[in-house]
Amino acid sequence: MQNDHHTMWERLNLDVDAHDALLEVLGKFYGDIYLSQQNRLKGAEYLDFVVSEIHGLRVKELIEARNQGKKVIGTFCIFVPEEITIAADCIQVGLCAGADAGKEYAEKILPRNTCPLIKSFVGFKLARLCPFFESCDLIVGETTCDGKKKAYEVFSEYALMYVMEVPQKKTKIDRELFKTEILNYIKKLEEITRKKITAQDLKRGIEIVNNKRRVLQRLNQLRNFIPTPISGRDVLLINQISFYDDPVRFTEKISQLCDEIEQKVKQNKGVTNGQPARILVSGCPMAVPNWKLPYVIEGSNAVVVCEESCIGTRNTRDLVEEDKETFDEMVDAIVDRYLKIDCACFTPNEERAQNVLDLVNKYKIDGIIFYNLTFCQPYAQENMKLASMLNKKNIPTLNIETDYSMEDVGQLKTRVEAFVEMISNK
Ligand code: BJ8
Repeated sequence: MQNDHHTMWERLNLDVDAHDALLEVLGKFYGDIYLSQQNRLKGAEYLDFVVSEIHGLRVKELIEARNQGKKVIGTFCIFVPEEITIAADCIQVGLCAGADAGKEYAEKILPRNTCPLIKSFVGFKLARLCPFFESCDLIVGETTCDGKKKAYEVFSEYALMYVMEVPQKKTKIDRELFKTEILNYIKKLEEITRKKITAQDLKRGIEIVNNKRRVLQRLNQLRNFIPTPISGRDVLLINQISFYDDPVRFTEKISQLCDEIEQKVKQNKGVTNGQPARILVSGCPMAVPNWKLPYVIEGSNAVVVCEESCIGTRNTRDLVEEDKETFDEMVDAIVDRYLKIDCACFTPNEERAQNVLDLVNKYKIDGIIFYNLTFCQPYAQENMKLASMLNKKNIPTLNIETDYSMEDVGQLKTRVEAFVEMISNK
C-alpha cells in the first residue's frame, strides 16, 4: 500500500526517505501501544486502518477534493470553527504536532525552550515530513499562547498563514472582538473559495460538527461504567482521528463503535482485569502521535477514563445551539459556543476548576494526572492552582511535565506507579 503512495509523497515534495523512516518508527510504536491491547473492540479496526493510512488514503482524498476545487484548511487549535470551514465547502484538518521528528530543524528558527507542540509543527513542515501541511491551501493560526502566536510570525515565511485573534478575557468587549474575528474568518474563506456562505451552509456546518461532538459525548458517557469498556489509549486515538478524518464518516464509525460498547456494557464486560485506578488526565493537548503518557498509565494498573483536554472533553463538551434560523443568529451561536472553551490562555479561567470537579464526580475518578508539556506556561501555572484546590478536597493529583522524547518513560513509570499505588490504598 505504501508503495502506491510514494509518487504522491514525492509530488508533495516530502523528504521521502526520512518520511519512510518516520512511518516505520510510528508503525512499531503503534504496534507496541495499540495492537498489544487485550479484549480490544472489533470497531477498533477502523482506528487501525486510519492510522495505517495516516499519510496515505486520507491525503489522497484531500488531493482529489482539491482537484475538484475544494480548499483544505490546516489548524492547530480548537478555536478555529470547523462549522464555518464546512459551511464554506472546505475541509478542515488538524496538523501534525505530536512528535519530535524534525526538532533539529525547528530549533534553527525557534528558541530551544519552546513548547514541544510548537516545535513539532514547525519541525514537520521544515523537515518536509507531513503531507497534510503540503496539501493545505491555508493554515489558520490563532492568538492563544505567546509561544504559538510568535511562532506563527516565523512560520508564515514557510507556509500560507492566516491568524485569527482569540481574546484573552471573556468580557463584553472580548466577545465583540471574537465575533468580528469569526466574521473575518467567514470573509477570508469566501475570498479563497469565491463563494458566499449562506445561512443554509452554516446550518449544515453546525449540524455536521455537532453530530461529531455528540458521538464523542456518547463515547465518553459509556466510560462511566465499571469495568471500563474501552481503554483510554483508544479514546485518545479516536479524539485525535476526529481532527483529520472526514467528519461524517468518523461520526458513523464511532457511532457503530458505541453500539458495540453498549453491548459490552450490557454483558458487564470490560477491557481491564480487576479494578484498576480510574484516572482523569488533565491539561495540555496530546496531538497525534503523542500516546506516551496514557501508555505509561495503563501499564501501571490504572485506566484513563477521561481527558480534560482539547483532544478530549474541552473540545466535545459544548455544542452550537441548533434552533437558530438566520445567518446572524447562527454566527452568534457559534461565538457563544467557542467562548465556553476553558483554555488556560484565558485570564481568569475560573470555569475550568468547576469543569474538572464535574468530571471527577461524573467519571468516579480516583486520581488526576496533570499533563504539562515542557515550557507551556499557561497550563503549568493553572494546573498548580487547580492541584492545590483539589488536594484541599482530598482529591489526589500528580503533576507530570514532559516532552515528546521517550527518554523519560522509565522515570514516568516509576512516578505513575507510586501514585497509582497510593490512590489504590486510599
Ligand atoms: S484551546 S490548549 S488547542 S491554545 S502550544 S498552550 S501546549 S505552550 S495548545 Fe491549545 Fe487552543 Fe488552548 Fe486548546 Fe501550551 Fe504549547 Fe501553547 Fe499549547
